[in-house]
Amino acid sequence: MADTIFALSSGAPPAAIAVVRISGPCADAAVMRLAGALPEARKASLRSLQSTDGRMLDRALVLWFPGPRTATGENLAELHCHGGRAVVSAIECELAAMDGLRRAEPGEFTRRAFANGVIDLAEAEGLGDLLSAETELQRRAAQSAVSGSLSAKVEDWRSRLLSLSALVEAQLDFEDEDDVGTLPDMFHVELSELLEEWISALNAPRAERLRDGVRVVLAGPPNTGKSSLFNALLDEGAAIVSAEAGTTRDVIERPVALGGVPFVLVDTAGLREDGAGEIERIGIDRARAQVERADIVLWLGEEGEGPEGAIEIAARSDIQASSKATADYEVSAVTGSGVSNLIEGLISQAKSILPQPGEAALNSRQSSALSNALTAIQGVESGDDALLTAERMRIARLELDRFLGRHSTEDMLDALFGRFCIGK
Ligand SMILES: Nc1nc2c(ncn2[C@@H]2O[C@H](COP(=O)(O)OP(=O)(O)OP(=O)(O)O)[C@@H](O)[C@H]2O)c(=O)[nH]1
Ligand SMILES: [Mg+2]
Repeated sequence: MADTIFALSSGAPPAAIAVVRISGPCADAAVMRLAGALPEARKASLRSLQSTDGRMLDRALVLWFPGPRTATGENLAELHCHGGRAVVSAIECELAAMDGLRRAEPGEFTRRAFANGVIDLAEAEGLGDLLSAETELQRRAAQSAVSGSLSAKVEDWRSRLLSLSALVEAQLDFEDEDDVGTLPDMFHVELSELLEEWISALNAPRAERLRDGVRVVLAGPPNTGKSSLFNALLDEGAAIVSAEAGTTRDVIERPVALGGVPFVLVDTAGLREDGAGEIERIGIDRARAQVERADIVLWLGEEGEGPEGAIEIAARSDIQASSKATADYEVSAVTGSGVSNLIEGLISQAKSILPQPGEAALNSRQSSALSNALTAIQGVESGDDALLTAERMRIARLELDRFLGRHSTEDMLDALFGRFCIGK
């Protein structure tokens, strides 16, 4: 029999209210021990919680959800108690002392939900992203995965693939009778429709892009105002600014949400060939590596000397007329002029490289499963041997199952659920 687990599922105390969750076969016994009796199912009931030796622990709202129609698929209880440290700790100690109960590991409630088929893997991954979402765009994408729209799409692909597999199997039966069956035209039409949908899903921006933020690297020769503009975009004095060339030596990164879009702003050492000391040269190498990794480069050097596709910035517009014939933005870090225009430009460019708002994007695990499925059926040709086609279809089906977590390994599940917090 599975252990019954418990954990503080709300934030760290002290807080106004703390929610302790208990899940597993002994959850009902635990509630009866603490509250005297099981309250009515799915109704909040105010109860006194008592220790086994009769001490009053707290007055709390108790919720009782009998399994299997619960968030974990098991018997589940929630105690909404006062959020003081000592209150929570007294209740946790009482639970820990009960037979069959133990503290939950990180993500263990969600892992049980997955094990009991309450959610599939794509929904669990969406939930992980929702909990770590810090910007509006991240929240909307994660919400869409949690709500199951991504899973529904994959289920639809899977059932279409199954119907097509059935046609191939039927042809195989024919062949047994020494009669060479051919696959109907609609088989190839529908298969290529599936292929197109998969290719477009694989070409869409990845979920990790949204999680990690769009990397905007400020680059250019020394003393061109990179650090000043970095600070102006962040609205804080994160980087040292000085009239000395070669002030910035190392890479400075700051995550920032601009207009609900996650960015990572990166300030770098000024690029120059001569005159740089050993430390600065290391900084310059790092700056070049950052430019390579960038999604967007803001170029503060001479026009056309930056990397391809860089945004041309004419900096220090308050004191110097732009030497650039066609600067994309003229900005002054000192007066702030042009900075909000630049931010708007960054937001609109970022949106084009991020998943669309509200659309669940594939993460790298999901896209590897889908691209394996694609490879398997891309090879299906009209004149192919039915046995070979059937095998290709079977591999594609297995990969879609992997996408949904129907064939997931323990290691992968450990890695996924380990990034959840305790109590989730
Ligand atoms: N008036 C004015 N001065 C600026 C502006 N931006 C930067 N400066 C000045 O230009 C000098 C260099 O600015 P930094 O931001 O340190 O330049 P940097 O490109 O980061 O320089 P390195 O780190 O050495 O590569 C400093 O004296 C700043 O005060 C601006 O918009 N207007
Ligand atoms: Mg600098």
